[in-house]
Amino acid sequence: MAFGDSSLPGSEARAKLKEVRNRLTSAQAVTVLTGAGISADSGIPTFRGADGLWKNYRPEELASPEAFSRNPSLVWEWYNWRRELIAAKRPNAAHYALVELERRIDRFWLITQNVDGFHRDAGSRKLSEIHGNIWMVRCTTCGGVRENRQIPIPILPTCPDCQGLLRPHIVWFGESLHPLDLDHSLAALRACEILLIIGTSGVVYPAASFGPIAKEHGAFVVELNLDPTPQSALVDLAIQGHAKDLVPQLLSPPPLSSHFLDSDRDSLLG
Ligand code: BJW
Ligand code: ZN
Repeated sequence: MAFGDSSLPGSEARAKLKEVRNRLTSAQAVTVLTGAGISADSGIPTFRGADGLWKNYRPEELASPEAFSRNPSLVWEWYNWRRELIAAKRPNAAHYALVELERRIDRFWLITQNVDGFHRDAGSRKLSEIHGNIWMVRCTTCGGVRENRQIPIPILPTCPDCQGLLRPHIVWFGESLHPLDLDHSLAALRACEILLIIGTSGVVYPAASFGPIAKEHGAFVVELNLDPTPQSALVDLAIQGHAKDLVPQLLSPPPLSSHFLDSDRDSLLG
């Protein structure tokens, strides 16, 4: 890595990363919660970032059963745009590092709020996609759920079984999470020694309560995010940076040479 590389953490972040790495080495139960920030490094816009808008609509105005009843074509247009975007992108180093963590830890569970399917594409298997998956559709009449990877999906799409209107099999505002996903997530949060919270603003419930739940049950909670969040003050360690740089460093430190360069820079800059 080059001198001045912004992917290198400063000395404080480096010390925190080392502490988490040490804890992970001896941990038997680890849970991870991810949000849109982990896929931002793959080129997928976050929900609440500057580029989260689509045609001047905020996600909150489109991701609800009311919005779909009012204007299903508009909502499907939004999903078509996102399906096209996601299909053109790939998981990044952070997604792959979590696959490796799953391999190393006895009792591992990954809870993702993301619907892009990148964790599964990368190879994660012990996971709950608590807000659903953008490649699954559900019939609003017969309830049948199936995979659909058409791009673009014809507007309006209908069910091959009953001709009912299809909707994305995604959890919208005001809708409940699947009880099995919630149960599995809560069990993993209560049982973990370490919870890693990666790239989520921590404002959407119930996921926003997962950090506090794990902490109440004795977990060491670590937040990895580009910016501080409302949860940063509540966690044991908050580390700022890009997920694609930080998450791989939870498994192994960056090459020694880059440390020298970084400390050189630190001492040069005082
Ligand atoms: C980087 C980075 C980089 C950037 N590296 N980091 C209790 C209190 C108040 C309200 C409620 C409550 N319980 C339920 C509610 C209502 C509601 C809710 O939470 N509202 C809040 C907004 C106040 N919740 C619900 O309705 C949920 N249902 C439910 O609880 O049912 C029971 C119930 C219903 C009603 C009342 C009471 C109980 C369902 C929530 C479903 C949310 N679904 C969405 C849309 C899916 C649509 C789709 O994807 O197609 O899921 S909302 C949207 O937000 C999406 C995301 O998964 C979710 C979370 O967003 P996330 O991932 O955190 O993204 P961002 O953009 O917010 O943040 C990105 C972060 O990454 C930032 O922090 C950046 O800094 C960081 N970042 N680049 C690292 N490179
Ligand atoms: Zn049907």
